[in-house]
Amino acid sequence: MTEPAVGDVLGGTGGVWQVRTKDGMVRNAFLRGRLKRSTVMKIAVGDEVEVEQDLASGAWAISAIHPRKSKLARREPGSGYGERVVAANVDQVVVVFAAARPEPHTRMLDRFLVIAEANELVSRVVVNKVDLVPEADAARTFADYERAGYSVHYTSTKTRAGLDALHDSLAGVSSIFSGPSGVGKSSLLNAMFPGLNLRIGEISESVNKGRHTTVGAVMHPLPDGGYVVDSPGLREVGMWHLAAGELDRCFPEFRPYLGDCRFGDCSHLVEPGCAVREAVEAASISAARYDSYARLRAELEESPKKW
Ligand SMILES: Nc1nc2c(ncn2[C@@H]2O[C@H](COP(=O)(O)OP(=O)(O)OP(=O)(O)O)[C@@H](O)[C@H]2O)c(=O)[nH]1
Ligand SMILES: [Mg+2]
Ligand SMILES: [Zn+2]
Repeated sequence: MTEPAVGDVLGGTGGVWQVRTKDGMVRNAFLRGRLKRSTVMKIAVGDEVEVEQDLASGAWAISAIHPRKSKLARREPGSGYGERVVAANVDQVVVVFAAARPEPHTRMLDRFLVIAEANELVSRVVVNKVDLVPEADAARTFADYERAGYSVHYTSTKTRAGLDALHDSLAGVSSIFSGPSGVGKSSLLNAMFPGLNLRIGEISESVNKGRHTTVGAVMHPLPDGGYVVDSPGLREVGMWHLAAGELDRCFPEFRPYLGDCRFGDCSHLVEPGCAVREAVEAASISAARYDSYARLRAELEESPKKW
């Protein structure tokens, strides 16, 4: 065995993981038996690992997984149990929606953002395909997100609008592109980083409707440092296993009001003296965002038995 080398997991299928070691080489590595049987930690894209080469066979093995600095996890779809780590050690989530084709469903956007917040990750919102609608329409649909404090990028891979600013926001950090299928995640990455050559125009889930079990995220090193993870589009976003009482903090624009409700454990749904609802009435918080909160809260209260 060689001395262990540290590397980052770029992707993997069927037990073989692509690990990029510090020298820039990508090794195909198997998981050591001991780690394979471990139920404590399953490897994910973005994990930092140690690899060793067997000098006789030339085969590489992953001998250790380093603790994660962060992770983006969501509920294992369909099963109801357990979480799936989509990517480890990411610095930010780039939630991509389209201005049209497919029509943007902001309630779904709220789910994506809540999952990122629940994982304590910074998000930015990308509104792609702005070439398809009048600028003012896109701005109106996504104004709530700018007001909530998110960075919102309006982009088009056809006109190249917004691509430079988005490109700059990815430099030197690790980002995951997330969002529904067909919104242009891979197209955006190709337009900004032509060397990536990602496949586009595919509906990743056509074989496995409504589920998302086999197709994994892949992480790409960026030319000027940093990584970007292209993940397959999601049709259904399983809520992260979040306690109902923690949902309010996942709406950044609610946070200034959270200490001001009459009851410390206010659900912000029915209680008198609720500072959040007062802010909604005063139009300081968007009614649509609040409505998403109320729906997600109901969903979380129905499901705790599942966890
Ligand atoms: N009009 C327009 N079409 C775009 C734009 N960006 C991407 N598209 C088209 O949208 C379709 C889907 O693009 P993809 O990049 O494959 O979308 P994706 O989000 O990666 O989809 P999944 O991999 O299935 O999650 C393709 O036909 C692209 O050509 C854009 O800015 N404007
Ligand atoms: Mg794609
Ligand atoms: Zn309240």
